[in-house]
Amino acid sequence: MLHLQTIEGRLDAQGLHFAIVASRFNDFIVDRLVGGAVDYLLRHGALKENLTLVRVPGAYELPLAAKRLAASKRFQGVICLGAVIRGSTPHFDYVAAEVSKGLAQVMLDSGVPVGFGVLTTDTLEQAVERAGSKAGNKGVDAASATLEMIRVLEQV
Ligand code: INI
Repeated sequence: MLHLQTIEGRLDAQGLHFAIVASRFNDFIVDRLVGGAVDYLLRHGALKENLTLVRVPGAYELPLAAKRLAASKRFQGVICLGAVIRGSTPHFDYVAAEVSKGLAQVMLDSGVPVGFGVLTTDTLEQAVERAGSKAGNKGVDAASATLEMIRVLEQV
């Protein structure tokens, strides 16, 4: 193994301010993602008073809220949480495509790490599995990735 100079993010949230943007649509799933993200950040040194929760109607609205929050410069990271469930709605493909494209665009345009904690599943059961049961918690993953990116970008 070569010993290269390596830049890595410490998973230390001390002193950082985060916005958590959560959709109300499917809130019984999304609230589990919010709980996971908040718990993760607190256990990694963030202060409760440095976490701001912003509620939006649905996943489709996440990118606009994230854009405004990133531009405010008040937050080092913006964590976006939602659940798009195919079920029987033809809305699924449009919402899922727009939210993923939109959040990627916000992150690249703003330079602020944006966590993608939006479940896109075929069934409610699959969403439950990814919201704090057998397939982990996507809110935790999004919080962790956002924190890691903040700490990586600080060094480059
Ligand atoms: N919003 C979601 O967050 N999840 C969904 O599964 C969903 N579906 O399937 O329709 C959904 N639709 C609402 C959408 O995000 C907007 O809020 C709405 O279209 C108004 O702009």
